[in-house]
Amino acid sequence: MFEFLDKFMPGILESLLPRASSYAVQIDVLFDVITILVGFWFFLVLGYFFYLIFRYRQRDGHKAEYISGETHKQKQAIEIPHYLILVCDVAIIIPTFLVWFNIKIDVPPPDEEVRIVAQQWAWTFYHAGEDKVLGTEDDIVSVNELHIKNNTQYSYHLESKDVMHNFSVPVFRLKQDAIPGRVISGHFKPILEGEWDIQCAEMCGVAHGIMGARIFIKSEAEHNAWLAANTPATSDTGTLAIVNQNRSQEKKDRNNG
Ligand SMILES: [Cu+2]
Repeated sequence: MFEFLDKFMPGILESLLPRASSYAVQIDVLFDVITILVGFWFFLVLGYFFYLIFRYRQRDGHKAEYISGETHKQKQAIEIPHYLILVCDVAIIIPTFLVWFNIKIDVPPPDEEVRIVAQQWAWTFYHAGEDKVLGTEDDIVSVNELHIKNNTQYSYHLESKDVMHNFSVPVFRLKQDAIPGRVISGHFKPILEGEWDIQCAEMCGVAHGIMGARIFIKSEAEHNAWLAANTPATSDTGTLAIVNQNRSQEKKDRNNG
């Protein structure tokens, strides 16, 4: 349904940022619906307001009048816009419930899992290794880099070590608070390969503004190659060192290519 509605929408967010998750289209449609309805009333009311200020400005020979709003005509002037705005409220609430249900309640079973730990001021990502199970020896741990496979349903488990943070992936249209003492689970399914931003969206201290990370969405073959190259059992220099080495190698390859 949202894919259909999207055809008639201006795509305000998409003009600024691509959509890289399966549910991004739903958030975008909702954003457009709210922006159009609220924007329409905002400019209409503002225009009418300035018209009234001009029309009934102080002039010689005109006395100020006290209006109590009790005549039928005056009541109509209040009630008609009131009911029209209620209709718009319903037009916003219905898709809002649908989107909430689709994203938060109707959670698809995951193909892969990832654990995300926020702290002042970095992100640590635990990728399940080849056994696809988190918390085992072949987990790949990386700092400020999340590596995932395109077209795969992920379940994430978000934690915080210290204060409140917020795991925000703008291309996914995903924002989730991380709260100390709690493990918050959610899901996403990447649909667009590339390298995108992750940011902290909750004021978490002096270095909050630079608490960014990158998300790498790769094809299955590329992702498996990354997994094979970074699985701890195959290295004796430690996972983080290997991940960083790979990053600089990737950068070199990009510069050469
Ligand atoms: Cu922060």
